[in-house]
Amino acid sequence: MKNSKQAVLIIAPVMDYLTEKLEQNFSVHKLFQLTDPAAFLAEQGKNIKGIVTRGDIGVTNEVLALLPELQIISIFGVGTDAVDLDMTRERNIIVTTTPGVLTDDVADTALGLIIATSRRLCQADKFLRAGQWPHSSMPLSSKVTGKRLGIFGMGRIGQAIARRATGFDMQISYTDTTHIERLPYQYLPDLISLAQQSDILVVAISGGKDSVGLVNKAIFAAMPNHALLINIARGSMINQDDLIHALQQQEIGGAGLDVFAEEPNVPQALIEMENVVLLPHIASATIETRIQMSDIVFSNILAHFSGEKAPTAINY
Ligand code: 8YV
Repeated sequence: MKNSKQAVLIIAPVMDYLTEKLEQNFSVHKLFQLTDPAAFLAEQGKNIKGIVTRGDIGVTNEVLALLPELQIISIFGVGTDAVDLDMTRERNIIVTTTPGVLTDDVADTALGLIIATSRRLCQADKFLRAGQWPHSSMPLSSKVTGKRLGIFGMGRIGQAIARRATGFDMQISYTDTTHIERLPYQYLPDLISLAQQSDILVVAISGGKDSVGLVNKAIFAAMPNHALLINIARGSMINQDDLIHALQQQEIGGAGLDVFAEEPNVPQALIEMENVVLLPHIASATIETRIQMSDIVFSNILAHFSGEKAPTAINY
């Protein structure tokens, strides 16, 4: 099979580096640039054999329905929650992700959020730039070293966060569907128990319909009043209204968030709070990592259309 003329549809913008590599090897269409995507899909959908999309964007079932010959979806990211895996399994569509290469960046961002939120670094930066230093002083913040860290989800990213937190002498506990015996951290059987005994609770589970809204008012009620919530996973796992309420009622002490329920929309209530740090989903956004992610996305598409097995296809 000649791979050069296979038609690949890019759903949302990815790095130019990846787009260029794809364009050199395939016939590339960019859904996000089309003035009439519906007309394009109705006319050309039957020719599309591959999709490239981002973890946060995925692809809708409406689009999938117009691509009867689709063979592979190569996701730029590790999250598969924005793709209907029941549908792709039924249609024997291969789905690939970019595992491993973004773990360090996401874990680094989690630690960054912990420190920034606890020590109020963004607020302090704003204070200095506003010329307030000569006239007053910042309120005292909260120590990071030695805190009780609860990690919800002990996969690759959860473990990388735990390794970093060890350097801050934190007492680490976690919950997950399984107890990983080889890890030197305290395992707790459920999220409520973890919430009760965490000064900082980090959400690091993988997304999907089973995890929607798991972090809700019951969890916030269980957390100590001074505790911080950190989310580098998916906005859908947190009930955002419950979070805003818990912050307003001072049921919890603050939050550091890289992900939101309806990106890129962030509720005004969060924007107005001083005890939250808000990032525009940048945890994996370093040049080094995004190049590695691009290479994996490309190698999956190339391998598949060269008649080989896509190297990082997920197991259904
Ligand atoms: C990316 C992600 O930010 O891995 C994921 O699932 O959400 C992130 O790494 C995203 O896929 C790129 O926009």
